[in-house]
Amino acid sequence: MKLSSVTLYLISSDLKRPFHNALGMLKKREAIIVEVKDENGISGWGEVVAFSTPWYTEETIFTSLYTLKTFLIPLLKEHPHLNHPAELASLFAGVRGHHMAKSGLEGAIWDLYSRRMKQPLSIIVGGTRASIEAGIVIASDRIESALEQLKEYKAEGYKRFKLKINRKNVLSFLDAIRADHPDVPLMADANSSFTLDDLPLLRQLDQYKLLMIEQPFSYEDLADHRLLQAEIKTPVCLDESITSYNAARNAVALGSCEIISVKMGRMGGWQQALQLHSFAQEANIRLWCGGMIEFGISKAHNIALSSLPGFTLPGDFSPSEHYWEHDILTEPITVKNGEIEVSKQPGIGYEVDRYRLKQLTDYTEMISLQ
Ligand code: OSB
Ligand code: MG
Repeated sequence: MKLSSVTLYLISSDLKRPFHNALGMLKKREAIIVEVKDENGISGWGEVVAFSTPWYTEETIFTSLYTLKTFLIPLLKEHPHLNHPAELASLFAGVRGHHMAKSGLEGAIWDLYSRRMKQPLSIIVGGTRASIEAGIVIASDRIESALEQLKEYKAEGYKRFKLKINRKNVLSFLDAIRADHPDVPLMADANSSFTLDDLPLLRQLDQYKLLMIEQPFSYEDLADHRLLQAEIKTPVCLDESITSYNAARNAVALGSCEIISVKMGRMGGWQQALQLHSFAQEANIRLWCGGMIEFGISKAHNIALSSLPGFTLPGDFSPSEHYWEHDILTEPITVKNGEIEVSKQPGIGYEVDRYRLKQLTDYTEMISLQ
């Protein structure tokens, strides 16, 4: 294929309800939507999931925009002919890090490639599921509202519930939830709020029958996670620490986790996620797809990713209406009885609502690759 242009859309939207976790609070979301066109005018879509501030990764909207415009898109302009999206790994190899920027651009090209092949992206990458299981996140700083949300989501049929906790509220939140819901499939996401000094507290987690504890320690603390996993039965899941396929290999070699939350943006895109998927199947590591409070394009990529056989646990999959008044797709993403159908349409299987995209766009720029 020959790529002809890249259009960047910096968009923003208020969240329907504030999102609290151990790292901070979010009321408004910005993202960069990437549209790549080929010589026939076919568009592929990607989404840069960096946040406005570096609270979750070093990257931000601004660093991503800069990296795309200054380094990644000029590389594409030098090499606009591609046989396969996998060729992007070597093309971008000279740009260290900036995974979210790379992932947004790479994702658009995977979507474009599969639209040209007239095949669903899920099939192109080896997906085997017709539908995927949806879990949902409870991100409140008040236990009353967390309990209310859990009740509502349980009635809607979600397959697992991820509770945002921190070292101060963990026991009171889990006590309250387990008192009312002794058997719901529950996990806790600490977003790095513990340190090894908290081992006595973390040892108490086994009593709550959690599916896993997600990222208790800081992202670089692989050795500390290994010590914890050796001491508790609750599986340790890594999120922030899995910055690439290689980071995952190191974590697994150390024994730092039994489960991995896969986020394509954090890892640098499809290629990295697919390598991790093959490795995890051999190494017996369970995978699920993590959310980034994203818009529909990123979610659609995540649905395709979760159709792979190694994704054996429900991911963060709320419907479009959960965070957004209007998503940027012509057909919103919907969850029925805790499941999402994997689209059989070409590419990511959803179309972008250009009118809605324009409404949310604060800044846009088209860069010709000719
Ligand atoms: O730690 O998983 C996380 C959202 C933003 C930043 C980090 C995380 C999250 C989530 C996913 O928990 C929320 C969602 O997309 O539904
Ligand atoms: Mg997490």
